[in-house]
Amino acid sequence: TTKTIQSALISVFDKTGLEPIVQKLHSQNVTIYSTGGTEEFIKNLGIPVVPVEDVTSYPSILGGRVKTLHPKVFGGILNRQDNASDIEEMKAFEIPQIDLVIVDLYPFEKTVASGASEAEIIEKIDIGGISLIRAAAKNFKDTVIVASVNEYNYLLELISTQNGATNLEQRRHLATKAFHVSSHYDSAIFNYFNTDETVYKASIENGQVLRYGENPHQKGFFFGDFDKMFTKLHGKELSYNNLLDVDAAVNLILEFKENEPTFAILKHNNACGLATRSSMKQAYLDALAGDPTSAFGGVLIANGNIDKATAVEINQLFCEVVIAPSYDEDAVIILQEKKNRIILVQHDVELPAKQIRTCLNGLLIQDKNNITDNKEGLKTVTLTTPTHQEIEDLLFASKICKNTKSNTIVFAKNGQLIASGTGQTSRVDALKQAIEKATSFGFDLNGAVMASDAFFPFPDCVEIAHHAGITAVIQPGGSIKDELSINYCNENKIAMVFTGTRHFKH
Ligand code: 93A
Repeated sequence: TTKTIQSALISVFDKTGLEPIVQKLHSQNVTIYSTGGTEEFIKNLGIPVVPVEDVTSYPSILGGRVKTLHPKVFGGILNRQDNASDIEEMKAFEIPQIDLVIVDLYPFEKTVASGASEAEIIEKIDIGGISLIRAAAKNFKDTVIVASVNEYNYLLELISTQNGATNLEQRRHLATKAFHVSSHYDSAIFNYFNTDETVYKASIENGQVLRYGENPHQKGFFFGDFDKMFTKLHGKELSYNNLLDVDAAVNLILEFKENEPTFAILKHNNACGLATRSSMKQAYLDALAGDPTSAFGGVLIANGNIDKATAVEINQLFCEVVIAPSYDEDAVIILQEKKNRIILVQHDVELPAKQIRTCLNGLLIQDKNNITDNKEGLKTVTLTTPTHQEIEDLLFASKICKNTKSNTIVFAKNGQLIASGTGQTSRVDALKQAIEKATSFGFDLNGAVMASDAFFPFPDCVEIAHHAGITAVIQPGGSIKDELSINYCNENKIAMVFTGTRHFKH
């Protein structure tokens, strides 16, 4: 597999660092072929060089756009030296062997960065050079490719210490470097052309075109296999906002997969009603009771079958989407009465383990929050311990809290979401919103529990909650002022448990 370099084609935009290489090649009697400017440079060093035009019998044409693109050049690079018919054709067409190719491409990226005109940028898309690189790299079994100034030292080392001999491993190494250069070069060209408009065009081809984005003046697309997750039984096309709500609903109800019949109602990606009951109908009614105002136009989701009795109740409500793993036939007939209402059967499919969103000029990627607080993980930090029912409600509230926009405060009682404060800039505001909502819908907060997605920085929250009637609290803990909240709870016989897990959701 050892080959000696006897001929080289050199075509470089930047001539820096080339001199020692041509000197060395010349001292080893290597025949050097070259293009216009490079040929001039080598000639000026007093080193013999064959113009590539002498090989092709063609001048450089179209203002230099076509200078090396010729079968005699590419034949010399691409021929297989162990292939009888290749050898024959080389002779028949008088193609010179080219053992080494050295290229430095037109500086496309630099030209873009310089603020040059589109015409100048286009002219700097190298065609011949990139083809030389690809051809020589493809034929690394026989050809040596140096596609960047960065490889000059490696090449010098080879031709100095081994007298121009290379082995297969070294040529493969250089080919790998060369494909890195060519792929980077083509990506740079793609990125220059790929404006937002073309992203959208590509989206239309690969993604699902939505009627619009979050608002009518925004375009929107969905990438994903919706039909793998759901069977749509009825209703209009899902909108961008529908999809976001469906996503929130699916993630929320996943927390209650093992529970008794559980029904949730969501608006703007947050639960405004949720209840666990012995029948689905009751679960729906008690979810609705949590906030009948917000439920209007909401997304509904059940963790189990929807029967006729439940459907009759749902049918009274104007809602956008109903999701359940299954429906009784007569339930579907009732739900279909509203023409636009979207009815989805949810299949048991795993959701991605990572979450991605754009951020500044890039992306943010994170693991999904897949910790659900459980009994074993709770640490009672107060003298008062929560009752059995309170523990159930604390865990129930915590699951809702985890799936609600921060800052969040969730109130629950006997397996029902009583009220929540969602997406507030202060925890106190979230708490006040929850109290206000609970009161306005006629709930008695005495004996209700409170969940917080993050720790209390001050004891003000437990104090306000206590005055509202809250008797047990679940929170991650971890504030330097935890002790103040604990002391307040102890003085007022409130039970508080720490989970150690924060549940921010933004
Ligand atoms: O315009 S090209 O795409 N057409 C060609 O056939 C061609 N062959 C080599 N550009 C071509 N080159 C490029 O010319 C090389 O990649 C190198 O960047 C440059 C060297 O030109 P010169 O030797 O005239 O300075």
